[in-house]
Amino acid sequence: MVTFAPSLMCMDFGKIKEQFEVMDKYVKLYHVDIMDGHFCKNMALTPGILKSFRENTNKEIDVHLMTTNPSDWIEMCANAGATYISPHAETINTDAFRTMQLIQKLGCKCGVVLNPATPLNYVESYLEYIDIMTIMTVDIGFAGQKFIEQMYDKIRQAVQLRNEKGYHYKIQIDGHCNKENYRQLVEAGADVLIVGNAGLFGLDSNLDIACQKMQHEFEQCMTAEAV
Ligand code: S6P
Ligand code: MG
Repeated sequence: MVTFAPSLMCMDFGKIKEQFEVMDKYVKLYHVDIMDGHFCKNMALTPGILKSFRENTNKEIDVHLMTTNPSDWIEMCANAGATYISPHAETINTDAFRTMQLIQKLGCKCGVVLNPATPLNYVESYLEYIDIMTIMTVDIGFAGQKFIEQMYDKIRQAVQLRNEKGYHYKIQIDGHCNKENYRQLVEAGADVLIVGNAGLFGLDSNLDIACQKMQHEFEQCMTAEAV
C-alpha cells in the first residue's frame, strides 16, 4: 500500500502540537529535512527541532540529511528520535559501509537519498543495508519546485533491481508529489510519497481539511480511467 509522509519543513511552526494531532490521524511517517548550507544551499530543520517533533508524535520519522559530512549529524539525529536516517549517496560513498553500520548501531533504520542527477548504480554495492531509498524528483534545497519527469525511469529501475536481487528497501519520492503525478509515481513503483506544499500544506489553511483533500485527490487519481 502506498503511504504519505508530510515534509515538515512546510508545516506551521507556530502550531506544532496541534498540527501533529491532526496529521497523526492520517499518516504513519514524517519527513524531516536537515540542511547544512554547504552541501545544500539552504537551511531547514535541526536535530533540536526534530527532538521537539518527537515529543509530539510516536509515528516514524525519516531524517533527510542534506549535509556534506553526514557522520557529524547521525548521532544527534538518532538521539533526537529519528526512526530512519537517510544521508545522500553523493556524501557517503567514501565511507558508505561504516555509515550504515553507525546508523544501525544507534538503533535506527538505514536510508539513502539520490539526487536527480545521480544514477542508481552509484549505490548498488550497499543496497542490502537500505530500508528506505529516496529518489529526489527535484534538486535539493527548496520546497515548491517543478517535478523532474525523467525520474520515473529511475523508480522503475529501483523496483527491477529490488526484485532481481531480493532487496527489501521501500522506494520513497521527494519533490513536488501531488495529483499531477500520483498515478504515474504509483504505477512506476513508488511506496512512499513525500508531500510538502504541492500535495498537502498548500491545499487548505485548515490542516485537517488539507489532509482530507490529499487523500481524496489520491483516491481520485488512482480510480480515474487510464488515458
Ligand atoms: C527539498 C526537500 C524536500 C521538500 C519537499 C517539499 O530539498 O528535501 O523534502 O521539503 O519536496 O515538497 P514540495 O511539494 O514543495 O516539493
Ligand atoms: Mg527532503
